[in-house]
Amino acid sequence: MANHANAISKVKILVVGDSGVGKTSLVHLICHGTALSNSSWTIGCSVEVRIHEYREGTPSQRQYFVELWDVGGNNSHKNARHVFYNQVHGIILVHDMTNRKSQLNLRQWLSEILLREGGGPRSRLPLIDGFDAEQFGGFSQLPVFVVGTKQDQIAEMRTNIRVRSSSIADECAADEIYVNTHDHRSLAPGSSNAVKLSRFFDKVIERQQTTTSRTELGGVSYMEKEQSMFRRSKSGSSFINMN
Ligand SMILES: Nc1nc2c(ncn2[C@@H]2O[C@H](COP(=O)(O)OP(=O)(O)O)[C@@H](O)[C@H]2O)c(=O)[nH]1
Ligand SMILES: [Mg+2]
Repeated sequence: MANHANAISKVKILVVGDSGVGKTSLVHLICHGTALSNSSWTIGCSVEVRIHEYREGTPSQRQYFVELWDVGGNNSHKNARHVFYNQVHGIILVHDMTNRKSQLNLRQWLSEILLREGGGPRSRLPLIDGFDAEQFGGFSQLPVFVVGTKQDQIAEMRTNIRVRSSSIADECAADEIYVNTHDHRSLAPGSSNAVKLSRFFDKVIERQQTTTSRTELGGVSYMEKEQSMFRRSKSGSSFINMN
């Protein structure tokens, strides 16, 4: 009983966006605080964990494991990806600031997750072209966070691109940050980016707390099924190969 009370709870966050936007680099920066020296193609999905201090600096401060599920953006995995969409507590949408299409595609990514979250018959629904905030009202409590990467390249291009928050961020009332995943200062402790990210993790944990009772009633733990499919890598990350 005492062990149970001391156990660190965990939350599951999906990290999605088009291939090459910088998801793997971002997850590495969030979990290790350093830039990833050479990122390789993500096959299937990889999971990294960050220890987060929930409500840091308050009497209710508590440690949580935040699992970041880096879902490969390759289109050939489209039909298999939904297995990762169960029991999700939050979503990080990633786009490349130099690639407007990747920003527009976030709508598609969100609708893919929201339609398939929970699996079951809904998982066989066809993808819809757009995301309609009204239509997904029931799911909109799922906290969303938007990250624009390659901010350094925008600066190098010396263009007059006006950095506007993504419309999807506005629609979901989500915070959005811009980073250079090659520079650890992008998420330096105490920076506005780090504070926003930490606030997002808090929101995700609150969401998990409100859904825990529902999940327990549900019986089958998809998490357990998913975990049994994993093998541990040397780095401590988990990979599943869907090829
Ligand atoms: N200049 C720059 N390159 C980046 C940034 N983030 C990622 N990249 C590069 O973009 C490529 C794809 O990154 P990766 O993390 O593998 O993208 P993923 O396919 O979304 O996981 C790699 O060569 C990264 O080094 C960034 O913020 N700035
Ligand atoms: Mg990747």
